[in-house]
Amino acid sequence: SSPGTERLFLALWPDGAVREAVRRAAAEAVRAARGRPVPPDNLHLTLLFLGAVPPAVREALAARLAAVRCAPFELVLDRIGGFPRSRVAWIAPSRPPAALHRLVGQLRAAAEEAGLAPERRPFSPHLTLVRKARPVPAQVLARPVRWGVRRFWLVRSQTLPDGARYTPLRAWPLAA
Ligand code: 3AM
Repeated sequence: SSPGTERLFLALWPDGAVREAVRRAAAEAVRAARGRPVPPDNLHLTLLFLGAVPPAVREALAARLAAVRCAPFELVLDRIGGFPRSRVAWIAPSRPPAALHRLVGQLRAAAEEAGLAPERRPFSPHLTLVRKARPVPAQVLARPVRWGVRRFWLVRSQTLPDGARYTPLRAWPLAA
């Protein structure tokens, strides 16, 4: 890959208050899952995984992302569960708003217009809590975490000996 190429993805990034609320809501499930808990600073909801992005493509992408139009929305994180095959435990909204799916559709179009070929796997919104997790029983939260989403982020993913490091690089506001 050319110099300056980075592994990037687009994500929603919770602020400290939401991270703390997730930590409390999920503490029991995280213990039960054993495995490797995602450090609080790494918590995110992946919107679109982009893979290796050269600098020129990143510039083109940034221009497209600035043109995305989507009203802010609220996510109600009310479900804890797992993907047994990938061995992760997650927290997720059981009824994601239509605006979230519209946003991802626009991001996919922006990525394609910038010359990327993002994966076509169906979007399944979640925040990974634990990797290498044991199966956790599905759980509906009596007190869901409410997350007012106002922006989306371009994030760098680096693989380090002690796990992945995610660095939010740049945000664009959600505005209709
Ligand atoms: O947001 P989560 O933790 O579910 O598994 C990776 C992580 O998912 C996923 O993108 C998120 C940020 O790294 N990911 C990694 N490689 C991927 C790929 N080739 C991928 N998703 C799709 N295709």
